[in-house]
Amino acid sequence: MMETAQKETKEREKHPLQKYFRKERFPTMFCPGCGNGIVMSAVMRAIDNLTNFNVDNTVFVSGIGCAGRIPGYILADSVHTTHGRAIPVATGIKMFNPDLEIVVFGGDGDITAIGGNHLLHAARRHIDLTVVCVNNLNYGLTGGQFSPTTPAGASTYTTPYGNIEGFFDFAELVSLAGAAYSARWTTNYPRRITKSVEKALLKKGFAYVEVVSQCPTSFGRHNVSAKPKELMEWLKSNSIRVDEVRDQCMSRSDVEGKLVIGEFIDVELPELTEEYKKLIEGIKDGTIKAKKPRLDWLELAIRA
Ligand SMILES: Cc1ncc(C[n+]2csc(CCOP(=O)(O)OP(=O)(O)O)c2C)c(N)n1
Ligand code: SF4
Ligand SMILES: [Mg+2]
Repeated sequence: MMETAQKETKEREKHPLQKYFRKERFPTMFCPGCGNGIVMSAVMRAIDNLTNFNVDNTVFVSGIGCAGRIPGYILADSVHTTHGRAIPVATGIKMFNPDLEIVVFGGDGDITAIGGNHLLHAARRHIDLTVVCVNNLNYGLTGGQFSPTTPAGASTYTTPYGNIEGFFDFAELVSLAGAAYSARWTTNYPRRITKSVEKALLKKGFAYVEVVSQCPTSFGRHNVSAKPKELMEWLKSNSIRVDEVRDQCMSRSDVEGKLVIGEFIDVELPELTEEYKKLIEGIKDGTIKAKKPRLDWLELAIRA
């Protein structure tokens, strides 16, 4: 019995991802069966797969929420900021030192509710950040209030009669706002998450990876099931591929109640910190001059 336990401990220590985590901080604060562990490992596996990726040159940034606690378990530089402000802090770090890799972790509340505007503007600015949004369909940490991603009809602490509001599809929204890469998976697809995070990390520009994740304690208990397995089965059976949705020209009402998963966009665009560097160099060497305002615009501005 003793031998088996020792063997199991040794096996665990040999795990290839062990080196990325702060062992002294385990076990995590996550509830049993929470999807955060799946996301955390899938992201670190992506980092491990990218042989040229240097975790020591990476800053993990998060706001407040259960998902926001993930960087605290990673053995690397990290900043735990205030609720909704991970992206502005990440933007500041990247602008100050563009050589750093920045990974933002956050929940649907943190990234898409209080931080929603920051998310859209970071996509528009097209700054080189990788944002991993753990969408557990509610505010998990604070007891399960509804969020902008809570499905219609869902019961939460703040929607006891069922959610009557519409939801934001942020994987689609960030693609329209200017992101270079956007994907959504559920925790049923750890390999897909890893592949998407690899692409996001390599992408020069704004990249968004959303993972719809089970929160058995809050969302699950009030809706599908408090059992993580049943909740994951529900996520899987309610998913539909974005390619199928696009090929068949399905409308929003056609996919009502479904989780659209897959890659939403994957393009190359000029990146903000590189454009900024070019601008500064051009101003310094005199090749870029300030544009004189056109008179008709100036007149209009004066009259206004
Ligand atoms: C400015 C501010 N407003 C509200 C809160 C309370 N608060 C902390 S976490 C949170 C929501 C967490 O939900 P989410 O971001 O989805 O993360 P999860 O816990 O679900 O992973 C809220 C409302 C806060 N800390 N700061
Ligand atoms: S409340 Fe939900 S999201 Fe938070 S740790 Fe528990 S299961 Fe995970
Ligand atoms: Mg959440």
